[in-house]
Amino acid sequence: MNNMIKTAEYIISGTGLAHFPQDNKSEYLLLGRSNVGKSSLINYLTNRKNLARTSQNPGKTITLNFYLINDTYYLVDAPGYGYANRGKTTIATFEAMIETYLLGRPNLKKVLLLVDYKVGPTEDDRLMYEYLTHFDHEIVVVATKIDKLNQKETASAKKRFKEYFKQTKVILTSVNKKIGLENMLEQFEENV
Ligand SMILES: Nc1nc2c(ncn2[C@@H]2O[C@H](COP(=O)(O)OP(=O)(O)OP(=O)(O)O)[C@@H](O)[C@H]2O)c(=O)[nH]1
Ligand SMILES: [Mg+2]
Repeated sequence: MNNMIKTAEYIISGTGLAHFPQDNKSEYLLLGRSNVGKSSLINYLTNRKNLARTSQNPGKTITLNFYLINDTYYLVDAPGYGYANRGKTTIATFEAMIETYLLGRPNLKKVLLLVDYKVGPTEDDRLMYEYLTHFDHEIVVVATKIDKLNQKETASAKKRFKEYFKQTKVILTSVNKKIGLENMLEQFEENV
């Protein structure tokens, strides 16, 4: 398979531009609600069980986490949004961090917006999507956990996503059923 991930290494976590890797490698940001499956997807793509930390309980960490892939590009795992129990200060910090990153990081090549196929796009997802369209970055929607839907739910999700995301590319994935690997890896350019 093309673009196969051979090496994956956690490099650094940080909240501001000064903390991020000081190189020119391409970066792909994974954004999405808490619990949508961002960290699980990184583990699936890299074929590693615990490279990115996953949990049933949304974490409180508010850093961007950089994973170096094949020594050529980074996958950047973001904290989840839409977690009601987070305090106002935490939410403000998250928003400032993401905005700084979106505006001030030329390394960023694409934003992958993860949306739960069963319940999405939620109000939070819609707000985030609208927000992202104000930047120049390419957006790809990644539908997650497609294994959880029956046939009828799949048909309705397909329609919902098509109607809302219109011409934006949508990639269907399931970590549990190992669906979407090839389509995901196609998104990442190895050459800087
Ligand atoms: N059924 C199913 N469950 C999944 C899938 N992907 C992830 N999960 C589960 O969803 C839960 C949350 O996954 P995480 O990867 O931790 O989600 P996250 O988006 O990183 O969450 P935060 O870091 O809190 O923002 C875990 O219990 C995973 O096992 C999937 O494809 N199918
Ligand atoms: Mg996570």
